[in-house]
Amino acid sequence: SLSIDLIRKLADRHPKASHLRFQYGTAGFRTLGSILDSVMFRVGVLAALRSKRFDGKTIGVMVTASHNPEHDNGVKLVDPRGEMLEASWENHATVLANAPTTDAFIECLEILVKNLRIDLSKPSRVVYGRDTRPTGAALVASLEDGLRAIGAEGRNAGITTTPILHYLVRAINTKGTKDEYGEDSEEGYMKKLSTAFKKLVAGKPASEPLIVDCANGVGTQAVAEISQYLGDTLQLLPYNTAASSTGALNNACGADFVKTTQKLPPSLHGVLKPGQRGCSFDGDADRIIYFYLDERGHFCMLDGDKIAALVAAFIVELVKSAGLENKIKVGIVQTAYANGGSTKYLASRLPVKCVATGVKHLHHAAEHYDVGVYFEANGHGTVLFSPDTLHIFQTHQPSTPAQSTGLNHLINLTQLINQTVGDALSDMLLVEVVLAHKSYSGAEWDSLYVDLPNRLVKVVVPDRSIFKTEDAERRLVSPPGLQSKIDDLRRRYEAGRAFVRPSGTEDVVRVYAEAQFRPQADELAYRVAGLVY
Ligand code: 16G
Ligand code: ZN
Repeated sequence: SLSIDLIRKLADRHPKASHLRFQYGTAGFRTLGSILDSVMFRVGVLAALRSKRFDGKTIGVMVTASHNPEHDNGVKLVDPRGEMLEASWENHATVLANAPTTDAFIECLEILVKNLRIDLSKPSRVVYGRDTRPTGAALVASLEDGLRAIGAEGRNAGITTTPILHYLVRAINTKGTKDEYGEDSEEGYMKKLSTAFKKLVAGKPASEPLIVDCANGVGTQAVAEISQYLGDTLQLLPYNTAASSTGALNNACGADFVKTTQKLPPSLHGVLKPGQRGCSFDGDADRIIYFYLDERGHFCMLDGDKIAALVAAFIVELVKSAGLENKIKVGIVQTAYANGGSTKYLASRLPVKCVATGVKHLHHAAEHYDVGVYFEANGHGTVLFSPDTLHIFQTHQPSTPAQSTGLNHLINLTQLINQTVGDALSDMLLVEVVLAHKSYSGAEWDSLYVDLPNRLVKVVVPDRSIFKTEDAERRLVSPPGLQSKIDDLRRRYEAGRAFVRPSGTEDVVRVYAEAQFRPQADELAYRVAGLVY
């Protein structure tokens, strides 16, 4: 049974402030780092219980607020296969986090244990890590108290990237099975990725050095480590590496800055030369955006949609060259934020599905394809190979040397790609593999299709909960009448498209608009915002 005295003693050290209300949202719990102490303790307890629910399989906990400002922090749970926490448990997390007192918390726990039929005699294992935020260390200590309260075995993965933590969870839980994912250490991850990368680019001329904007975050360390393993197969030039300077994290740099401002980080002015490629990670290294300067020195962005197009086309070619085009179908998953140009390009070649914002929606939809390529425009994404597809790769007998080469490339891709979650480091290597194979420059990659000009606007409203959507967030059903007004506006613009959705991470409503020409895209966005306001 639960050791109520111990739980009470520890819970009393992490009391919940009565005026705060927490919500496990799209990105887990996320708010000011200074107010998360009680939440961390309770998440520790919940993670420990979830592990028992899975017969002692390891659950992951990542302490990060990703691309948010440095003073924010957050926490999310990782399920045994390295995926995001199952949706029903998001509610349990929210309930536990909001119990007003220690007694109420213990009562909630007892109900949960009973309703979910958690066998308390089972072992409990949790692996946890954090990004470089200054509030991280204290929050991890609170989390550890939560693990102690349930008697869970904790493994501290230290300061690491979100995707490495996901990798570790999967590697630990598959150790010694036929689905072994890799060695369960950061070193194992680096070895797995770099080995696959080297095989994939063997014989190709080395590409130009790549500028990597590390967002002054935990990507700094991951980039330095992978460089050791890559040797001279790929030269990385890290920038924005001040991971321990106060105030630097995500400040005027990083993937979110580049995507939302559609600008080069000021720190790279004069560094990035015309024709040269660069990329930006976000603060916890699970998103990546590429860019280059054209010959006139204009900044050009290659976002998640461009990555999806590049990678999907490459995989389709390999499947064909391996002689597997009748057995393996490649599909794409996007969200409403995908540029209309990308959707048009992709949908004329492959099945494309649109789902609601948030990685878990994309991930689950991608699992329905033999090979599912999913990317959010913001640069978060990966490729999933179904178990049947992996089996075909293992058993297929190629009948020509060309088929054999294609097949080997596909197998190496399954090793290069972090299939648990979007991963800036793994995605970067994937992009570099494709560019090396196609001998593409940034401009050639960019010319696969033309992005429609677009604008994203935030609107602060008194109550964002009145905004309800359907059709993968592309249409509003509430407030009544608003959607038809948006439609009336949108029709007046060539290639006009606009939608409104409540943010899942901030107290705002987001308006997205695109059109054939820049001034029209801007105008449409501001007029739709005017309707919402
Ligand atoms: C979170 C999501 C991201 C999504 C973003 C949307 C995960 C791991 N992250 O960062 O996928 O694009 O929220 O934020 O699911 P919004 O709802 O505020 O627009
Ligand atoms: Zn992130």
